[in-house]
Amino acid sequence: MKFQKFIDTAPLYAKAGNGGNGCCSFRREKFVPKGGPDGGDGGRGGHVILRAVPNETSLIGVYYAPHQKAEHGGFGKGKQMHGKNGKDLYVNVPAGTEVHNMETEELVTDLSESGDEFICAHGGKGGLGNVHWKTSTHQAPMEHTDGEPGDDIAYKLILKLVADIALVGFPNAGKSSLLTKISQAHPKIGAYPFTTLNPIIGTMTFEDYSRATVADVPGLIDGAHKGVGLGHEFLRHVERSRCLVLVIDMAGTDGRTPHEDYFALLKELELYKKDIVDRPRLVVANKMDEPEAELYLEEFKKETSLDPIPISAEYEEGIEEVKKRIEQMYRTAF
Ligand SMILES: Nc1nc2c(ncn2[C@@H]2O[C@H](COP(=O)(O)OP(=O)(O)O)[C@@H](O)[C@H]2O)c(=O)[nH]1
Ligand SMILES: [Mg+2]
Repeated sequence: MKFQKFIDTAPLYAKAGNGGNGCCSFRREKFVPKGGPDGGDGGRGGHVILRAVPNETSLIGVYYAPHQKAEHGGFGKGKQMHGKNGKDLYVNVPAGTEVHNMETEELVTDLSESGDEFICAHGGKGGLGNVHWKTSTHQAPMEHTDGEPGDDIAYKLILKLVADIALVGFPNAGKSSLLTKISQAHPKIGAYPFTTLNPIIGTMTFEDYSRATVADVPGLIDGAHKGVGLGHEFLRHVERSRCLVLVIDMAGTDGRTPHEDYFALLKELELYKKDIVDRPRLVVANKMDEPEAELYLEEFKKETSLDPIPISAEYEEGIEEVKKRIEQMYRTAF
């Protein structure tokens, strides 16, 4: 299967507008052969402004349009008319975007909250019109200045992830149980699903000692994409993970049918943000120690045409296989 790569870094070449030139002009009036200077100033060039917005979830927009250029300032005109300021250009990014200097890689700023803004390229100042040079002894000044060039700066944007891998499933599917078995984290097992909005992050260590972070996200429920039961908060964590592990309760403990759980999860994810379902994902069939699980698994395979990894998080069965498959998935996601 080929997955679309989740775009979490992007170069940005921000070019602010140049300032407009100042004007050299003289008043022309009836019966006044040589009027005084009246050249106006140039307008300021437009800024390029990064803005964190809630409906943006990846850097894909910037990735496909890395060159962002704001408008130049207008030239000053006669009659002391000021040139028009160049329009500021807003570039929308998701909250959690870090702005780094392209060359030094140094962190410049962090747009952590929706609504945060950062002027990443300042527009050039407008030039001065000749009206500024008028003195009692200098009645017809020709001096005026050009607008200053706008900033031209290259950045590297990085979207901070909550985790490399997110465990996703209905409440009680066994996400927290699985996390304790594949990482060093100790989330509460059987905890009330809405006690915390914050994901528990565990670290998985692979055989070559490289590591990946795994987030245990509170349970996803029907209608989560509409914000039911704090659903949006959970999905926000999921969307900032690189790949997903869907954990299915294969014993139907809470009276639901496992394959329907699977389709419901996918639907919630898709309704919330289409690109989440394009991310690499694994399906884990948990609670295989329960007597009903075998039959449900057969039905699940038929209905979904998938071959989920059968495990029992409680009895530590199939854990090595899950870890292996997570590692494979993680490596394809880079
Ligand atoms: N029989 C059985 N029960 C499990 C298994 N994994 C988890 N559970 C139980 O299912 C309940 C919910 O587990 P938890 O890990 O908290 O699920 P979460 O809500 O998805 O984080 C707890 O009572 C666990 O003991 C399993 O593999 N087999
Ligand atoms: Mg849990």
